[in-house]
Formats: sequence, structure tokens, C-alpha cells
Amino acid sequence: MVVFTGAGVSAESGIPTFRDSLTGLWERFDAASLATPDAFRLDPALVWGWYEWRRMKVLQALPNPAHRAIAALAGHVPRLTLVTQNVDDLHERAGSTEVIHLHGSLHQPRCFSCARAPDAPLETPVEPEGGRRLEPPRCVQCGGQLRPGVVWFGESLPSNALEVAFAAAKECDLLLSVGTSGMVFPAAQMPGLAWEAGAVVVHVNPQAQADREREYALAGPAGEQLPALLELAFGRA
Ligand code: BJW
Ligand code: ZN
Repeated sequence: MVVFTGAGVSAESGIPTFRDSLTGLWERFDAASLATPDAFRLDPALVWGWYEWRRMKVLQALPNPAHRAIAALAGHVPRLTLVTQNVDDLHERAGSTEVIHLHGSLHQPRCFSCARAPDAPLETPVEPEGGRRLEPPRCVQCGGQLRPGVVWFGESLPSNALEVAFAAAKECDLLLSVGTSGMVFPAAQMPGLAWEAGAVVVHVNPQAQADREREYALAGPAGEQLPALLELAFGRA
């Protein structure tokens, strides 16, 4: 089994989905315009401040019933590969292990110039009301600016992670696609790859639709649908 998740799985933890409107300082920006190397080159303090604000939101958030149901599911099936597009660590905090992060992590910055990771973890960001601009820290090796360890538009996905994810999609019997709009490639190929290889595909999303044979929709919030599915399939834990 493959579970493929997007921002919607963390929505009920209070993390805005990627295509929600932003608030505070950020309301003038659309998320896609901040998630590019060019945006960082143009205004590093704006982009770093936005990501630090998001990192703070994630540190304050807790895993929700959807994250916990996915972690529990791993104990009920012979093999489960969890592939996420999310840059938060809520799957791990819910107890999932070996999470494949296709779009990197908010918690692993590196140098924009030489790619070196900082020696010590970053300090916990403090609450700036609605976020603020913030100069990125400097790299100890080359003096370059630190950037968030996420995959921006136009950048390659970590090749090993993508290979493992695609191989799992092609091999699985069942793929659950949870809380993703399926708009961002190449990650968005996951459900299609599984379906083309003969797997059953289930979409869990308030907007879920099923258009083909072997495709099903659980239309509703993941935090309700996944625990209900788990209970139906395996009974109460
Ligand atoms: C709930 C819920 C609840 C709400 N329960 N559900 C044309 C064709 C193919 C590719 C391209 C193309 N044009 C351009 C490209 C390339 C581009 C791309 O795909 N663009 C598209 C927008 C068209 N891709 C790339 O650039 C990728 N790299 C690449 O292709 O390299 C090769 C290349 C290089 C140069 C040129 C061309 C190719 C890299 C993509 C990196 C994406 N990075 C981001 C930002 C990460 C850092 C950060 O977080 O800031 O990743 S973008 C953003 O979108 C983020 C997400 O992981 C990703 C996916 O979004 P997701 O998770 O689906 O969230 P939403 O908000 O879209 O959807 C939420 C869903 O949840 C909704 O459906 C809700 O209904 C639902 N929901 N509440 C369940 N309670
Ligand atoms: Zn450096």
C-alpha cells in the first residue's frame, strides 16, 4: 500500500494548505510566487521571513487524527510506503517512520551558495505578529545565505526519494491519495502511475472525485475519513 499526502492532511492541524490565501504581511503574496529561487534571489529577507513564520506554525501544531490513522495503518498492512509532499514533520510526530519527503523539509536549511547544512539546528522562531521580513543566517563555510531545505518551483526533486516513490506507486495494490490538489508535478503523477499499473486508487479530500474504474472518492476531511476507514477495515484498535 502507498499513502500519498499533500497539504490537506495537515489542514486540520491548523497549517494552511498551499493554495489558501495568506494572512498578515503575506496576504499581498501568493504562495507560488514566494516558492521560487528567483524570489529568494530578489528578496531573501522576505522569503526567509515567510518560511520562518511557517516553521513556527508547524512547531506550534500537533498531528491530527489523519496523521495518526496513517501511522496506525502501517501496523495493519504487510507493507506501507508513506510519500508526502509536505515540508512539515507531522507524519513523523504521529509515529510514521521512513517518511519520503518529495518536497524537502522546513527543518533542514542549507546554504544557497554551497549547499552546506548549518552545524547547529536553527533557533526556534519567535512569534512575530503575522510574520516579518528576516535576514537569513550566514553559512559558516562560505558566508552565503541559508535557504529553507524545500524544493522550489523549477528545482529538481530529491532523485532518490522520487525513484523510491515512483517504484512504490508502480508496485502497490492500493494507493491512498490524501489532501492534495494534484496540480504540482512530478509528484502529481503518483496516483496515475499506480492506477496505470493496476492498483486501486482512493482519493481522500473534501473535493474528491472518482472518474474511472478502480478509483474511489472519500469526500470529506481526512481527519474524519481516515479514522472511519480504519475502523471499518480493522475495527477499533
Ligand atoms: C483537505 C482538507 C482536509 C483541504 N482533508 N484534504 C507543466 C506540466 C508539468 C510540470 C510543470 C508544468 N509547468 C511547470 C511545471 C513544473 C512545476 C509544476 O508542477 N508546476 C505546476 C504548478 C504546473 N514543477 C516543478 O517546478 C517541480 N520541479 C520540476 O518539475 O523540476 C523539473 C523542471 C525544472 C525546470 C522546469 C520544468 C521542470 C518542483 C515542484 C516543487 C513544488 N514545491 C512546493 C513548495 C514547497 C516548499 C513550500 O512548502 O513552500 O510544494 S509548491 C506546493 O505545492 C508545495 C506542495 O507540496 C505542492 C502540492 O500542493 P498540495 O499539497 O497538493 O496542496 P494544495 O494546497 O494544492 O491542495 C490541498 C488539497 O487539500 C486541496 O485539494 C484541498 O481540497 C484539500 N484539503 N482540507 C483532506 N481537511
Ligand atoms: Zn555556503
